[in-house]
Amino acid sequence: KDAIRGVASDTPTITKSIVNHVQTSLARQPHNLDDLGAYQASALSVRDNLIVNWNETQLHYTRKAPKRAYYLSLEFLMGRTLDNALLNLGLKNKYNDSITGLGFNLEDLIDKERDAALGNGGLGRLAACYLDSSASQELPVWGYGLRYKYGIFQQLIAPDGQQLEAPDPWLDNQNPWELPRLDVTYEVRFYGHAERTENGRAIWSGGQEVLAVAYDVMIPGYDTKNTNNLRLWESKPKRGFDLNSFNAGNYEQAVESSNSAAAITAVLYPNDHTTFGKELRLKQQYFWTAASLADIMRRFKNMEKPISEFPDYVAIQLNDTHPTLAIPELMRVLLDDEELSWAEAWQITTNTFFFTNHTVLPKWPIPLMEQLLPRHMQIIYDIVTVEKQFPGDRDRLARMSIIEEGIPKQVRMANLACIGSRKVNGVAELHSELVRTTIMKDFVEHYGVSKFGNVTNGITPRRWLDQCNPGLSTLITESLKIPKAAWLKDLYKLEGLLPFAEKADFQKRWAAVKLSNKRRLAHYVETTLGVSVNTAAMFDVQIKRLHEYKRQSLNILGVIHRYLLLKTLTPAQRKKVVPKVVFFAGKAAPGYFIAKLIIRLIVNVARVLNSDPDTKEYLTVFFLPDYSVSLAEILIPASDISQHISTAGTEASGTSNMKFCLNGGLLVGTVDGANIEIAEEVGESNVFFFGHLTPAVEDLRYQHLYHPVPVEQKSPALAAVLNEVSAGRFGDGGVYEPLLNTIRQHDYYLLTDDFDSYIRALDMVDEAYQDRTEWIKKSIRTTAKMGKFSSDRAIQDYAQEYWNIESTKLENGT
Ligand code: DL6
Repeated sequence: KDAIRGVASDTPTITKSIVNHVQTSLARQPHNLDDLGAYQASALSVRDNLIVNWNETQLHYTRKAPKRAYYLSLEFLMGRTLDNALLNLGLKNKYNDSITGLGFNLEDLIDKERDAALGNGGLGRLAACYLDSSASQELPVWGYGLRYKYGIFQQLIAPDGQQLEAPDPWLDNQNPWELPRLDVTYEVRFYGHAERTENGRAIWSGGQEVLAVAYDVMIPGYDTKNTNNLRLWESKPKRGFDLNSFNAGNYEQAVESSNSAAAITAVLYPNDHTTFGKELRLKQQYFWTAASLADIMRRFKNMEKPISEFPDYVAIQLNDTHPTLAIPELMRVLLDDEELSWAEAWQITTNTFFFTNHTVLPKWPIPLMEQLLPRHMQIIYDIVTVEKQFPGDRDRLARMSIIEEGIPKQVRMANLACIGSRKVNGVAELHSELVRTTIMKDFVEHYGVSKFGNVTNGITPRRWLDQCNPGLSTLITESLKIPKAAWLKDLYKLEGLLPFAEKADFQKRWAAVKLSNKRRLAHYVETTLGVSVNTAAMFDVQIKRLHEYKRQSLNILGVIHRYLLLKTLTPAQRKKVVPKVVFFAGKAAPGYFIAKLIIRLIVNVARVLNSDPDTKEYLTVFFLPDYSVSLAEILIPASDISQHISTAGTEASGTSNMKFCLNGGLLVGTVDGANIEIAEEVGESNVFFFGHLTPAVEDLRYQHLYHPVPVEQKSPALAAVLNEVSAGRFGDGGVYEPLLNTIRQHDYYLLTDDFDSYIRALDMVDEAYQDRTEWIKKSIRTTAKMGKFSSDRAIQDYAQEYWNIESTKLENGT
């Protein structure tokens, strides 16, 4: 059965619905329509289907009144929706027929959609995968986030290799995937003063009030009618245009409050350490948590249950520390509005929240908090004094405190999140162990280890295989001889591919799919950069945020090493080398100087290598600008090998590693994050590991500081590479000195320690690649063993071990 159900599920009805939207919603003529118009009308038609399912699902949840979970994330990196919605609804073929009949090409229309890029990277994309999995498993889960007018900046690369940033006005062409809910609004207060009354309560008044307006984004499950909701908040002034000021001739003042309210959800912050301490960022965090909690509380109250049962019906997941203010906010609501005692309020709060740590541990200066959120600061101080249960020495008390002494004093959001939550988790085994043994060690000793769990991240196989790699998806379905939905909903079924690894015919088809994906990427590069790509070469890909700890620098220095070596070979010797195309993509936070310098180096190395007649047949490099979810969907299926080479102990999990392996790409990586669990699943012989292990990292850093050894002694190969860069082989060497100095001096990220073993690992990759049959077998086995990394498994872990929620399936006709 192709269509699950909906208002337009057969080809003639779909055609009618699209044409109807062209004429009415867009007010255009069908015979005079461009691809953008055709995309918009098709999207509106698909949206109609989603709305029907969404409405029924919400009604069903209200009637059944199950416990619900809410995923609070400041980032949702959704990418495009049309293709995904069509696949989840099971209507892609029928829409394809209609759209072809109307004289358009569905793939061209899909390409017209702008990415919804409301996130920086892994954390935001994880949130999007979790929404897909929750809906697909019919779990009553809603996401809450912010509707940024501008998503992550657009990245431009100047001819000299510098990253430039331009705004991302993603809503300019209208967004067919959202429903404005102008009737769902909440007032959110900032500043003012809080006057304590009795029993730990207070009255918070004065200051500035803004409105939070809801926009709903429908999240269709795969192969089910269940359609969940992502509610995004937009900020609006409570009192809009000030007519009195305008009449008095002061236009600036007349629009001032509008502008300052609108600024709250104007732009996504690039995740950059320099952003901490920004008042607007703190405002975003409170605005979003306050509106979301008010909405959750209203829904709970409609159930007419005693407030003490709140945690029986509500679980709130804090995606990193960004939503931590939800903890004092719920306390404020329970104390000041619901008039509960401190003990009752604390009992409810600490049974409602769950906290996932994803690495960074931000702090907020108390003077800023006191000014912006005076009542919350009182509550935080009360938590510190009333809930001061931590025995032990003064040092330990200081480490565990929510307040960090210093000038100014700061609020430690991770400690607050830990103290106020029922459970805490990391995102891969190694990371969760590091959470337990380092940053949260004292808390583990106090609360017991059972409060500190692990949920290894996952990815949705719908987008990250079926949608981005249709050729492979078809091959898998045909070979497993089960319906596509069966393995897409139970990814462990991919193990059924293992016997095929030995079959020559299947190997050939597997290789053909890879080649066609490489051609698709080559076509993209040709049309965007205007250069051709050798698809017979090995495709080596590193795509992620630019960061020193992710070590794109190690990769590009390795490329230079390979280049220098190639230059020493005779033409006959070169012919024996595995030809390789190295792809990079990723954005650097605008204020992150060294990360931007790494991009500049990559671009300039590419410029030299790609025009060197001696070597370009064997080694080329591309930096693809403006990395996005949609670009990842082209890059990942085309990769032979991908790089996940963070300094051990620094990458909490990584999720692109899972996407590459699911698409039959192999990994070269450090023993870090989820690489470790991937190797456990696919077998170490299918992963190319290198580098020092986590326990060695601290000692090495200590040695760098107190017993430094020159690079020349540690790694002559790396020293030679650094010297070439300094000498100006890739443009003015002086430009790169700050980057090179980070390596020559303290080398915090251990490039000097890991370079030689990295090069050896790449040599082993070359060697393995030369035996093509063996390589294809590795590739098939890798895909076959990726069942664990479905986000369906991860979401089930959360649903069962943390939230205690159950599937609430919308049956046909319910
Ligand atoms: O858990 C999702 C993702 C991990 O896979 C990455 O390893 C980790 O770096 C990332 N963390 C963040 C932290 N951001 N902030 N703010 O993005 O989370």
